[in-house]
Amino acid sequence: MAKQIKGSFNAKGLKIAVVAGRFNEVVTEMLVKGAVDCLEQHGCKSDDIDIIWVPGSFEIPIMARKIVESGKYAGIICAGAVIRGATPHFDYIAAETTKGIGQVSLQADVPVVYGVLTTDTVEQAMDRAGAKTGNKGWDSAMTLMEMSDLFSKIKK
Ligand code: INI
Repeated sequence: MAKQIKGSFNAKGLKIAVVAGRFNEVVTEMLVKGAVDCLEQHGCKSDDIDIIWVPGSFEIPIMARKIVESGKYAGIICAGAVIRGATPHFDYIAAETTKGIGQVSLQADVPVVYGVLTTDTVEQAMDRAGAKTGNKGWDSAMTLMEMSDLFSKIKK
């Protein structure tokens, strides 16, 4: 019988960093709230959650890297909102942010979760930040807990 390894959802005792972009702050505030609510409802103490605000999504990867290097956190949630309507350089910002978070994630020994919305309109972003179709901040917190538990289960 093949052994199945699954992650569980428990944030008790975890120290978590949320890196959030101030650009499109109305949206990212909602993502941060979703993430914090989820972590607290799964046992994380509010004192164990640090929220680090950076100017925009482009700055999220470098800050995530610094946070990994600090060695103080059990996981990082990256929360940003890149909205096509707001900029002609949407594609560049979205691509660099995504690539950067991916690179940090692969080099980190803790989960670095991609909680960045990339949408055509502000309305779509609001919908995905809790107004209609779930909250990507909440979902990111779930991913962090699951991956954190999986990391500890597959550790040597
Ligand atoms: N940053 C975002 O997070 N979302 C955006 O939609 C956005 N737009 O539209 O430009 C954005 N730009 C700022 C960027 O992330 C950097 O902060 C800025 O370029 C300075 O490096």
